[in-house]
Amino acid sequence: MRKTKTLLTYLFSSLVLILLLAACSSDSTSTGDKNESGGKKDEKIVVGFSQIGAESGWRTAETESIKETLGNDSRFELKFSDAQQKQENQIKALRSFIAQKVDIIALAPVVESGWETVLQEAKDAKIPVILLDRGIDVKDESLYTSFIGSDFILEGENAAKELINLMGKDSKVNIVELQGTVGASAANDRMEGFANVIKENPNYNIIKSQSGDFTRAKGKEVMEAFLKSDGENIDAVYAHNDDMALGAIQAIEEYGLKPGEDIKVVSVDGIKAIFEAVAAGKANIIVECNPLLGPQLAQAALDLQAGKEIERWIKTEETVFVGKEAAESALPSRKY
Ligand code: GYE
Repeated sequence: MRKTKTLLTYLFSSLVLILLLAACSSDSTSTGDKNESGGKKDEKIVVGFSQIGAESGWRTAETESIKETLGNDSRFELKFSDAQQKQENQIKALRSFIAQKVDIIALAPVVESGWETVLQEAKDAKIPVILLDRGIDVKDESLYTSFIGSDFILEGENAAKELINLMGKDSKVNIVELQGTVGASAANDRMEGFANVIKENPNYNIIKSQSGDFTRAKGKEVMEAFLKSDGENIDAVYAHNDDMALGAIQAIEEYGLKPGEDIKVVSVDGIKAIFEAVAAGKANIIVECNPLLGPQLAQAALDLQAGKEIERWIKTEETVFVGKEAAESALPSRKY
């Protein structure tokens, strides 16, 4: 009896020891063995990406670029989360990434404001945050490491300059504007840049400006309302993205006018469908905004993991296309 008891005690304490060892070793794989930059040696870089949603052709192209680049590279593990246009879902996704101890968070923020608390949580957990395509408005700039994306103010300025070039600075031009999502940096800055240039020319007036939420359906709906109220007075439409411009083109046709002729169409992004519209004479100016950010994100993540400093703003190269010929010749090589 006594012998059995000793044996049982022995077996029990061995079991406790084994369990303790197992717990320690599994803990060390999740937090231990880190190099100086906080990364794990010889392990995949885990990137948690909080995407806004799938409101536009541009965004779908961005999602594909990131999934393709990081998903096909054995150095990365990608955790992808779609927020369906809701900031609260993005905040939840970020908290889940923090709980999972990802190495890097990539965030495409739907709006500019309201990020302090969750980004402070990421900072406290020592997880660098890279902003993708849209910016945020925070007092403490150390809450994110870098922004990869375009200069939206410049895009707005270019849209206005090209419109004035096209229509002539002496013509009297009434413009309606289709804004992107309310509170999004891409909408705020494209509006600001465009207005900066337009207000310099008294012949050019923005007579109506409203959000079409970056979608084709809302762009069409808002353009229909503009046409209803201002009908024959509209000379040009400036859309903050192609999807809204494509919706507007449809609305103009249904109203009985010719888009690209009776009403000039200027838009930002440069997805294939707008190139086709310009080639068909239904739109006029494309201000390019590149969504293929996968390679830049991958490089930034590798650099960070290697302990290198990365640029505060990693800018994308972009251009402008005006008129049928430019669109036709660019079409075959468009990647999105
Ligand atoms: O222009 C638009 C999209 O944030 C730059 O968001 C991006 C914008 C893009 O839905 O199409």
